[in-house]
Amino acid sequence: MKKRLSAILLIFLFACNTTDTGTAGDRQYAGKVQAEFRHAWNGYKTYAWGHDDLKPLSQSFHDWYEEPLLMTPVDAFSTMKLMGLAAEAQEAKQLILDSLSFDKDISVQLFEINIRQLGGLLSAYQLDGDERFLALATDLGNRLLPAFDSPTGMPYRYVNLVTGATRDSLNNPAEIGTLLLEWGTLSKHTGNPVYYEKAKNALRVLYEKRSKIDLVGTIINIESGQWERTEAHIGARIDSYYEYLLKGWLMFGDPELKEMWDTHIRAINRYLADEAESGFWYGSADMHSGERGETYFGALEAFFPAVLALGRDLDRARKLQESCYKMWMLAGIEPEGIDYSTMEIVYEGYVLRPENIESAYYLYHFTGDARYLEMGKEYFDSLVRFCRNDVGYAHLQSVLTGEQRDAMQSFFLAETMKYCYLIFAPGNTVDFGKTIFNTEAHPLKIWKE
Ligand code: DMJ
Repeated sequence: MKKRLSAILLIFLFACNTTDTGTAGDRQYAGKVQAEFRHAWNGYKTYAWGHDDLKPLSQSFHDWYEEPLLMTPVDAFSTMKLMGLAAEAQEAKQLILDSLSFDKDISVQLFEINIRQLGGLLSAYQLDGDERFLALATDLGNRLLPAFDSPTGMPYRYVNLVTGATRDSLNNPAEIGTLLLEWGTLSKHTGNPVYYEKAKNALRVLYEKRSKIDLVGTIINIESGQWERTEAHIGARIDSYYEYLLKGWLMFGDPELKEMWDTHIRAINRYLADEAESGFWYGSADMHSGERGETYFGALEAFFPAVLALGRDLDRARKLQESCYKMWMLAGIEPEGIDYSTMEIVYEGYVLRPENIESAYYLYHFTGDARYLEMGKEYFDSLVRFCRNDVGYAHLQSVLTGEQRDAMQSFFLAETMKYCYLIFAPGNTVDFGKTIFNTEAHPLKIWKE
């Protein structure tokens, strides 16, 4: 078993090597991204070491809960590995292995801890091979398991890491359905099927709650199985449920997941896709009647060109990415949300989100079209122009005024910088035939034969 695992890890590591084949210009940009990643990591090291996140304006730190869980180092580690930053990876690894413990009497949000911590640790294990990463991931998985003890099998939003006490039965498709890549990977590495089964069952129960026109809504009560809010869209609270059906199929080859994805994507394209005057978008509709709702699109929705591209619908992926680019360029950096019927910005903030850049990366990967390389350059340059400060990168209070806000989410180092780097990195840095990124951009091995 051990020998087989080593062989698997070697294959995966080979798939994530950094052998150089890019052009000189691309290499120069990849180097710039590395330097900016280092700048933000150094800020974390100086002002937030041992805590969750850097606060770049006050030069201090923020912890999510009463005790820190090292969100930034765990999230940043896989980026360091892909960028070939050996010294930084070693520092982060040492900190994690010396001081990360889940034996803490705190209630954590299952979704966030899963995508950042469980995903980060499993990816760290696959990239680095140190068994202690797997031990941490297994301990975390076991502490999170009580979240599934509900009448329907769909998880509660919060679970206490020591007592297993759960809370918040009003949940949403994204938080219920964005577990399988990590939990399935944990099952594969430990040989214990329970993690895959729990996550898959939650997905299946949720899928069975879809409407007659094959859409899901925004909020569901996981005890009664009743929908509390019925707006259907591809944005916040739903987004990565769809992403994990497709990626789950690609990672594990479970045909049921493919059927679920196929069913939903047909409905999404029928009821939510919108050929507006301003371009091609995905808006909202009622999950039961299909009646059109808001014409809202935002930074979170910008993940969808990447998913369409991964599902080999390059035509829609390209069209939607053009709209995402328009949204970004409205103010020179991406607003949180717009009304695409008027092209007005309705949410002015920018929280260093990765999705638009992620989609440019996927499109560049699948088409090789230099348009996406240029997009990547504009996106990265505007990040530096608007969000950089002396010690790191800051959220924007408003993309219109450029006023910064005192926060640097860990996904900035896990995702935003990683996707910027990968756009310009050598072509074989990540082998899409062997690797799937979880929704927090942690590369995980594909198990499907
Ligand atoms: C990340 O934590 C993940 O990408 C998640 O799927 C959505 N929100 C943030 C980034 O915007």
